[in-house]
Amino acid sequence: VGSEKINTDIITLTRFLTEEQVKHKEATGDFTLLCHALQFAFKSIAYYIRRATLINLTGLAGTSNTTGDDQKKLDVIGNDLFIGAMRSCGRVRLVVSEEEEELITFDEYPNARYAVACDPIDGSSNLDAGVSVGTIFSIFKLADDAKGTKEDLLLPGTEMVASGFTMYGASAQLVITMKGGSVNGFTLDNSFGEFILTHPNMRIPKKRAIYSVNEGNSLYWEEPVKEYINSLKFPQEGGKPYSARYIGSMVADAYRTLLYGGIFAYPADKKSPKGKLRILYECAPMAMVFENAGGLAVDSHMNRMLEVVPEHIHDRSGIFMGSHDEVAKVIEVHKKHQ
Ligand code: AHM
Ligand code: MG
Repeated sequence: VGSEKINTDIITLTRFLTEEQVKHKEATGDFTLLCHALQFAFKSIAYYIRRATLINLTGLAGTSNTTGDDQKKLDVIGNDLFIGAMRSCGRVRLVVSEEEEELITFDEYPNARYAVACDPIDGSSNLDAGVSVGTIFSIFKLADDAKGTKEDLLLPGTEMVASGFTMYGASAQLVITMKGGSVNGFTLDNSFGEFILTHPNMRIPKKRAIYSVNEGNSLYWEEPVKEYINSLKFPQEGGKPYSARYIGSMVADAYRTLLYGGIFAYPADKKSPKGKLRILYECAPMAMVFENAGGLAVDSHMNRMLEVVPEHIHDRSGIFMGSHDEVAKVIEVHKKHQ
């Protein structure tokens, strides 16, 4: 290998965070420390997922979470790793996790200024088959008069300071964005043990003929959703039908959509009138990534996803997100039906 081909000016996540902090003169370093703890959580979750089959971590833990889903052993480990990292960084006051019914408060850090919502291992029904899963997170800065209760977190996504996800796939891919900023993608280099900036300033293609939805729910869909999906499958004369891609792990479906373009949908329907995915740690953080990458994200009422306010910490919403032009079509069909 010619030495001229080796990149010796590698941007690690650590370096990236340091450079971001320098750009913000008012920064205290708290957010940077929190992100260091986050990246440790991702690395350790990635490690256990990789080794799961070898060290007897597949299968159920024998418990169920907030919504009655059976918890996998890895759900429990992922949750504990994530919460442990957030607690130990000393900069987080509150954590909401999909795996914990109640808000978690770190009373040992009453002055910590951040709150984090997460789904530690999203898509865990795919785990034992070795299919990609991921961690989704959103970070909020607490108001000065925050009381350290659930109400502090019943905020629209527009209040997030940062959000993103890590996909544990062929490699671990971290995608992170900050308020009003660009979207950056990092790949975990296992030999360095570092996330390396491999996808700077990610931009979602403006359109692409790929749709991603669980069609097994089509019996329960509302009219506009049926009409919209049908228009993709049975285009007007001369048009080419869309390709279908559905992994059933939101993080993996979202990551592909971000890179290739298209649309991902989990609409509210007659069976789940509020939708399936959770606002605080699934819909809102993804919406911020998609908007900051030039795409769009709306709920089933065609409201901007980032403006939806959860009524409780585990509240759900329908979601359509993806390329600008694809989401625009969804909105157009729904408008017709109003
Ligand atoms: P989970 O948080 O219990 O893993 O559920 C969320 C997952 C998403 O990753 C995915 O988009 C969706 O549920 C798939 O649901 P379905 O099996 O109904 O298609
Ligand atoms: Mg989930």
